[in-house]
Amino acid sequence: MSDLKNKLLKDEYRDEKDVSKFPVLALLDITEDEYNFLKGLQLETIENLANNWNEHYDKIAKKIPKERINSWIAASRLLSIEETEKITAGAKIVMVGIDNAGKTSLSIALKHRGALSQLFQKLYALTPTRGLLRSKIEVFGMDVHLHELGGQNIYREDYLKNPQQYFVGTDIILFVMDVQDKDRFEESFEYLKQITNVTNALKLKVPWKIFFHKSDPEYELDEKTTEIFGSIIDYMTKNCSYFDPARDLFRTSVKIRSSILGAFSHMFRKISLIQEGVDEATKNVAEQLKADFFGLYDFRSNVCFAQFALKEELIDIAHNAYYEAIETIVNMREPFLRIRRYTLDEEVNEVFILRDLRFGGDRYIMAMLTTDEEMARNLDQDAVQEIIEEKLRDWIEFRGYATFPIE
Ligand SMILES: Nc1nc2c(ncn2[C@@H]2O[C@H](COP(=O)(O)OP(=O)(O)OP(=O)(O)O)[C@@H](O)[C@H]2O)c(=O)[nH]1
Ligand SMILES: [Mg+2]
Repeated sequence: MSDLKNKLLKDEYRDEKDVSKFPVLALLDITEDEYNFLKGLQLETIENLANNWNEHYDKIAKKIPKERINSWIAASRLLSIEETEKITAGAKIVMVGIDNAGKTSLSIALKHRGALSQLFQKLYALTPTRGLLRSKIEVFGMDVHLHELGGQNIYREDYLKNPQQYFVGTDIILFVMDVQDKDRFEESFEYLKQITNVTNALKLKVPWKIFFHKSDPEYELDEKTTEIFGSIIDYMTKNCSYFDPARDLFRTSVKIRSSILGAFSHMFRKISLIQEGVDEATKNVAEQLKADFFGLYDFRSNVCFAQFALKEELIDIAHNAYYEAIETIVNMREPFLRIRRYTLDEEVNEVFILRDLRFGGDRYIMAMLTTDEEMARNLDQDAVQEIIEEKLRDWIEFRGYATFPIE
């Protein structure tokens, strides 16, 4: 209890009881002015903010940067959850795109643990999804409900006619487009426009993500393709207030496993309002372990929730190494440790370490890359577990996940 209070509250409030009745001013990084502003919106206490932020989010966002608001909301939710022991519900992601775009393949590829050849066999046997297909993936205790909308023409009509049935309560809309199917670019783009029109008409302020899927390693984009990408980006930027190409576009392929893991992990980190805290804590862990990359993966979904990378390019290397390593683990129920060496350029050797971790009854997989061979060789596993627990446990156990504001 006190741990969380130490992290989130100003000194003078740390010893008090009944946190949820505290004024939001008690939160570590909130100023008097900001507090008065929230008070004016009837968001005076931690409890008010935790429960009613949704209603006023837009108004607050006009004055205060979203990162700040999100961190306050997350903090107040964490503190209230801790008091009431209520864990929040989950998130909902709707996947759309025309038939054969690769929606079902994406959700299968993310979770697949075996060899790549086995994955391809599974994907080869796929048949078109008939209407709405629900599945659930667990991401660090958060239930993410994945709703795939089968993209064949006969089903699309219904989504467009009854959009409220499919899109209300959605945290993310994920549009999947097959970059290799040039003959159907127009059709795909048209469908994207139709969906944005109906969701905009419903005044849903849902963040969009676009996957330019089947961006296989050997596949080269031609001029026509880059042109249509450009038009899609322009269109989305103009028509969807939450769309930012720098953040919301991904090139994915089932042949590059890191691309899918990376894209989903990025998305899930974004929908948790505690990202800032997790990032900070993860960086601390990496520093203590002298790791150039540190990632904590969910044992069930493979999603990497806590991630730190000294260099951007290490992320893909680590994600790929992660899949490669878990492929060889026959019995996932038993504890495991995998160490292998990667030569990046001529000179740099990165040692990849993968092991399972348990805390709070749940299971995670830790991966790290380090150039410190000495450290890797003498890795004290208990000490590693301790460092991770100390820094990350609160964030993971009190997952104050929240959803984006939805109307
Ligand atoms: N080359 C390549 N093929 C892929 C990739 N991902 C999926 N595919 C293939 O694309 C085909 C269609 O995939 P699905 O996942 O069934 O497509 P879908 O979007 O779910 O289609 P509907 O359910 O009809 O809406 C399958 O034959 C996959 O093998 C990829 O990254 N690269
Ligand atoms: Mg499908």
